[in-house]
Amino acid sequence: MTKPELKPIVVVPTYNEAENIRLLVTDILTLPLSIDVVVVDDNSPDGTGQIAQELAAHNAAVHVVHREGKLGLGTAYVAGFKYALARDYDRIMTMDADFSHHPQYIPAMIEKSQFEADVVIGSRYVRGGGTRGCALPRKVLSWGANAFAKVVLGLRAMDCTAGFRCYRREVLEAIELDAIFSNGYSFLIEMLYKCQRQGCLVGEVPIIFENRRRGASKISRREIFKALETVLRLGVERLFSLGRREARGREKRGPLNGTR
Ligand SMILES: Nc1nc2c(ncn2[C@@H]2O[C@H](COP(=O)(O)OP(=O)(O)OP(=O)(O)O)[C@@H](O)[C@H]2O)c(=O)[nH]1
Ligand SMILES: [Mg+2]
Repeated sequence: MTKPELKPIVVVPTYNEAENIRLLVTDILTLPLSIDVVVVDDNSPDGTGQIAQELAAHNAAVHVVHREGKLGLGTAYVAGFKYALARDYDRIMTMDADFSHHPQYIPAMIEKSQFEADVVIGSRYVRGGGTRGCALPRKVLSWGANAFAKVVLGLRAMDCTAGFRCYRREVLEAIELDAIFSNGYSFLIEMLYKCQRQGCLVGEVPIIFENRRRGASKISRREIFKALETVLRLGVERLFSLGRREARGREKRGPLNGTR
């Protein structure tokens, strides 16, 4: 079980999740560990922000960041990270509000972050993980996006697009959050790429990802194309940095080293 001194917080970005948010926050708060929640709401027209505010009024473990409009998933994560980093949380998690990421996996993810990993992913693609209720096109999209990101960016995790994560505080402190260029869903790929570049140890805990039962999806075709663009852009950056590193390596060894 989690050591009592750990202080985790879960960042839950929301846009029109009125049917889910109360249930989700209640489930998180009834876990057998002490954990806070920060809901980052983009002025959802369905009143999600007000519901979160009510929950916060009755429970000191619940916090809300209100933003003025739909500013995108990536910047919502960053707003949550900054909220947590400005306070003394030492594990910062992210999860969707729609129960695709079930709170039951949170303790195992935090546990794994204690000694085995700097970043822990709630993963569909490791032994014991999977999906439930997802249509074939959605599965193909997820699988394809993962395979593409892994090949182009050399990512070692099995589930690179999952939004269910647990970061050690130091990981987020080491990343220049404002320099992340992708918003939306590709943010997750860029974050993982940056974590791997920092030399972070990435661990995965198997989860069963359930398709959302309530509320509407926000993923659009435009987001998919933007994710593709993000991977390619990072891939180019990676090629250049690999080239630079190779050149630096030659400098260090000296151009004639190895021939003597
Ligand atoms: N604050 C904020 N939250 C967002 C935004 N877009 C999506 N979200 C939230 O991010 C999480 C993931 O979005 P989903 O619509 O579930 O996307 P998805 O899981 O890829 O798609 P589905 O499987 O169809 O649900 C949910 O909690 C959304 O409410 C946004 O622009 N701002
Ligand atoms: Mg979802």
